[in-house]
This record gives sequence, structure tokens and C-alpha cells, in this order.
Amino acid sequence: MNRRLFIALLTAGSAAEGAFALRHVWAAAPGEVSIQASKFEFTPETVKVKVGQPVTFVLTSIDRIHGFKMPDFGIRTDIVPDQETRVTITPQKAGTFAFFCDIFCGDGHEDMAGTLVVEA
Ligand SMILES: [Cu+2]
Repeated sequence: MNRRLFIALLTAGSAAEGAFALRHVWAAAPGEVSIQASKFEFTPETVKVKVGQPVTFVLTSIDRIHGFKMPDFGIRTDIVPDQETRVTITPQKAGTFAFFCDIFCGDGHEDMAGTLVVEA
């Protein structure tokens, strides 16, 4: 096999894996919300939940250790690559609440934030 063909096959292979990984990230069970951390964002950035209904955030990172802090709910945890971190809350009041990365992860770190919208 010549070198160029080999590289093309490698590229095709990793693109297919990427698509699978993306599907996997979003395949959350009922009551679960997957949030993926990467430099320098959370995906999704806005998460909607209902008052009084328990919700488990399934946190993953695709590049390095990030933090996940949600001060209004007393939550802070690390998000470690190749690991799922689960945090469960039961929001008791409607409103808009911030979450953000609290581990310095590079030049865009200050913008690494998201919003939890709790609907009545
Ligand atoms: Cu950060």
C-alpha cells in the first residue's frame, strides 16, 4: 500500500469514529443531560430542565481537565477526559442559573460558561 492511500484510509476511519462519538454523547437516558466540555465551551451551552424534576448531568471532556461549577446549586466537580462525571440536582425554583469552568484551561477559559434554564 502506498503511503498516500494509507493516510487517506486513516483519515476516513477517524471521521467515522468522530460521528459515532458524537451520537454517543447525545444518547442520554431520560432524566439525563449530556454536557461535553472542550476548550473553551460547553456543548450544549444552554440546558433546559423542569422545576421539581431530578436531572443528572453527564459530564465529559474531549481534551483536558475542565471544571464544572454551578454555584446556585452548590456544585463543583472536575471533568476528566475518558471519564463520565455524574451530578444530579432537583431544581426547586424556576430561573436562569450560570455554570462555568473553574479550572484555568487556556486563553479562552474566561468564556467557558453556560446557562441552566429551569422552567416552571
Ligand atoms: Cu477552563
